[in-house]
Amino acid sequence: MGIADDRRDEPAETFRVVLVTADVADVDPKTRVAAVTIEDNDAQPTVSVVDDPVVTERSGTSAVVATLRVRLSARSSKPVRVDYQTLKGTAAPDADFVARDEVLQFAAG
Ligand SMILES: [Ca+2]
Ligand SMILES: [Ca+2]
Repeated sequence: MGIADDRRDEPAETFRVVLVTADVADVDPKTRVAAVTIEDNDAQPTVSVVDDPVVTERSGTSAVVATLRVRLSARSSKPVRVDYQTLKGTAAPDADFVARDEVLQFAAG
């Protein structure tokens, strides 16, 4: 039975093999099925930020939003969860920007 090397990070997978019929022998009904487990050999993908955005303050009621792009290096068969948070620089949380401590998710596949 050939096993494909699919190059995708994933949980272990299983399939079964069943003895269906035999010539000049009987298939033992109690032990006719085997379970095969395929263990994954692929590394986890990496996540990274793509850019350093520049935003300009603006007066008025419309909010200015800084948008970051986050890249996943390869698809995964598992959902990828990324915890992220803002860290102060010369800009102070609340006074200069809205502090965040949140989760970003990439769906499986
Ligand atoms: Ca696989
Ligand atoms: Ca794999």
